[in-house]
Amino acid sequence: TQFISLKIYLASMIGIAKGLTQDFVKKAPKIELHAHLNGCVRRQTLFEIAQRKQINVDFSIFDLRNIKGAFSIFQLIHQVLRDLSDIRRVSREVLEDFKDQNVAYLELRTTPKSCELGTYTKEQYLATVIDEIQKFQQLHGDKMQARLLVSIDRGRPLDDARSTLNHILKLKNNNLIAGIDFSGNPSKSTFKEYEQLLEQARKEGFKITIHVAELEGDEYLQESFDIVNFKPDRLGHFNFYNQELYNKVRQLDIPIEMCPTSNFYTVNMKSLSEHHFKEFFYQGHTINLNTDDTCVFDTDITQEHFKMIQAFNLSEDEFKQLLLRSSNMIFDQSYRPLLQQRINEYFSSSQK
Ligand code: 6MZ
Repeated sequence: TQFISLKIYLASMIGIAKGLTQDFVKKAPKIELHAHLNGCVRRQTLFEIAQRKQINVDFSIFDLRNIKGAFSIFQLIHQVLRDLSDIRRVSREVLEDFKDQNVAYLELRTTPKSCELGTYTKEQYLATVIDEIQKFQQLHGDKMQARLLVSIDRGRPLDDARSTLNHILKLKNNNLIAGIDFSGNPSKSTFKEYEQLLEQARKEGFKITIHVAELEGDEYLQESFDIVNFKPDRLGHFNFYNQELYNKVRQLDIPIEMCPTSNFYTVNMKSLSEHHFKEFFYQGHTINLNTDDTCVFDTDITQEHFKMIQAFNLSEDEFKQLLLRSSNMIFDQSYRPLLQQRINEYFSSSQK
């Protein structure tokens, strides 16, 4: 056994876990379901735009990779992206970046917002993002399918969420909008304040994913019960829970979007092997791996998979099972057969 663990250790040192190389993981058709548009801006683009507009920003906050730091980074990003042309450019680049990581199906989320300086309205913002996704689909739809999740930010007033919902009700027939996300700073408001609105959205036919249990504490635990009892179509993060809450999620069978690096910093783990992945994956629960915010957490979707493959020493077959399970939780289920076919083909051709 000592020899075997030495072999595993050496393999992980040189980037091979059970024969899985980083290149193999990069080339695999992956599924990204939890990525916030502005949290995924290229750092280089942000620097460039800030410099050109002579916006004086303190980029040292990028060293703060915790949830508090993340929220000050979002503020900075929103402050730099002042024009509709910036939103257009960032949308295009983010889509390209996920395509270059061989993501086969992407659900990108963003909060429709107006610019504080009055350069664009919420409607224009949303139309621009949708337009870029549409263009991308025409050019690269065979390689990567992209959909939009409209975020409701709990850090903004309820009225803002209401106007977002009213707006997207008019776009109900747009099949690029795959659902609604509830996110934002958990310390700013409670889920209960937004529950009715989310219920209304659900009645209108929108699928719903909710950030849950990102932070630890009694008040958040109570809120997590409220969220799970609402029975969203998917949960985001789900870092903290007790046995009762765990049992409930298992029993209701609600898929979980996990974001390893983001969770690592939020939970303050010593190693990714502590990740709650282990309490769900081996039980057969539907989960997937995501980046959350590639800019903030300095990551990409290959890294997120490769790090977990290493942390749990996953085999090629387990990696395949993980991707197939992810395909069961995509909001646009019409694409599932093709997605599964791509995953199966990749793994059978690699088995030579
Ligand atoms: C909660 C998050 C988040 O919408 O401007 N967001 N909300 N927890 C997280 N984990 C760290 N990461 C991102 O993208 C940025 C917005 O996404 C949400 C926050 O509301 C943030 O302002 P958009 O494209």
